[in-house]
Amino acid sequence: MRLETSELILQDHIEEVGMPQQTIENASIIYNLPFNDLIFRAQTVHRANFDPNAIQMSRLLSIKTGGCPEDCGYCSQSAHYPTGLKASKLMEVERVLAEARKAKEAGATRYCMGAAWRSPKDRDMDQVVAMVHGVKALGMETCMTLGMLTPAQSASLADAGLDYYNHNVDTSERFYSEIIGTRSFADRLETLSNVRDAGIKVCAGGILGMGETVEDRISMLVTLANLPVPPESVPINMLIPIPGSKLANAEPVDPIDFVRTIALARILMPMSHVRLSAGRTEMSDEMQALCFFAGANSIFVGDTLLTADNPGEDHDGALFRRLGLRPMELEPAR
Ligand code: SAM
Ligand code: DTB
Ligand code: SF4
Repeated sequence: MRLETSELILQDHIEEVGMPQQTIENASIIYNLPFNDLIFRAQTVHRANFDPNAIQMSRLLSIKTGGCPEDCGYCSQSAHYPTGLKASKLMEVERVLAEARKAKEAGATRYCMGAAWRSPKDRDMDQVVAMVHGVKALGMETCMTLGMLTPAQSASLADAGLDYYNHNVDTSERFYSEIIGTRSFADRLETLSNVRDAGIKVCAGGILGMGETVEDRISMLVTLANLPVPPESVPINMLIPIPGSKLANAEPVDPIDFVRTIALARILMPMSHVRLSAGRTEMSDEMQALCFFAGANSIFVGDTLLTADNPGEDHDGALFRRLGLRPMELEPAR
């Protein structure tokens, strides 16, 4: 009975005020539904908002690798941990564009450029802006993830025409300080607000498998869903354990819990692209199929993410054929 009441409350809210403020209590009830009911509900929401067989394809490039001053416990690029990664400086614009051309030829519609920075230095902004101009000129969507941004830096990127900015909240507010000590959850929300205010679309999600509880995962999704405007893109990463990092020996996530989290993201953020992000090399095809069925509709393509492995074109091509999936086309610019 409790479930039905809560569903009715949710439904009433949707009818009255558009998307409701989500509560952890309500989200937990949804998360804990019998699996078949949860997935049916997620798939129903998915079909009401998207073509269920089209998957958005993004490609990542690390434009500045390693030597990062932040201490994120999961990351290969943090200078705080002996991960053995070779650091390199900011890439030349032409090299980035050559890689973006290859990604476009391989079917990616969005090009995501990541830098291992706490935040960009003003002296780097011209080069980064030139990358945005160049990738846009290829007819691809652009995304960057450069760490914390000020309102002024957000405005420069918006003026350059940047489509998306990725900045993950990564976990719940409660658990955040267990994973990262050099910045706070509130710092993350501030950058998200600066990016949104500048008119850039938001990509924000997190990582599962860092030792957080199910409640932490639910709380993270509720935080994202309750942003003044929910993120257009929600990457859900499965931790890739990096030898030498603080989380090298973290317990793997239960795959069913992972799928439940994807389904909850779909239900709480019906119009967002939910991206099945890092960690796909360790997922079976069947687990990925369940994630798509639960409402994931975006992936990173290509054989590397930023520094870690990704399944690559051959494997993903075969998976798409087996599942009858196809790449989502880019919406014409308005
Ligand atoms: N330095 C920028 C920042 O932290 O915002 C951008 C790059 S950072 C690598 C982007 C995101 O990748 C992180 O927020 C985290 O969610 C994800 N990530 C990093 N390392 C990961 C790992 N080993 N496994 C899964 N996800 C990871
Ligand atoms: C996101 O949520 N996942 C991507 C992207 N945003 C920048 C990064 C995944 C990184 C995986 C580890 C690596 O390649 O170093
Ligand atoms: Fe630096 Fe980003 Fe890695 Fe944190 S996640 S250590 S900020 S590159």
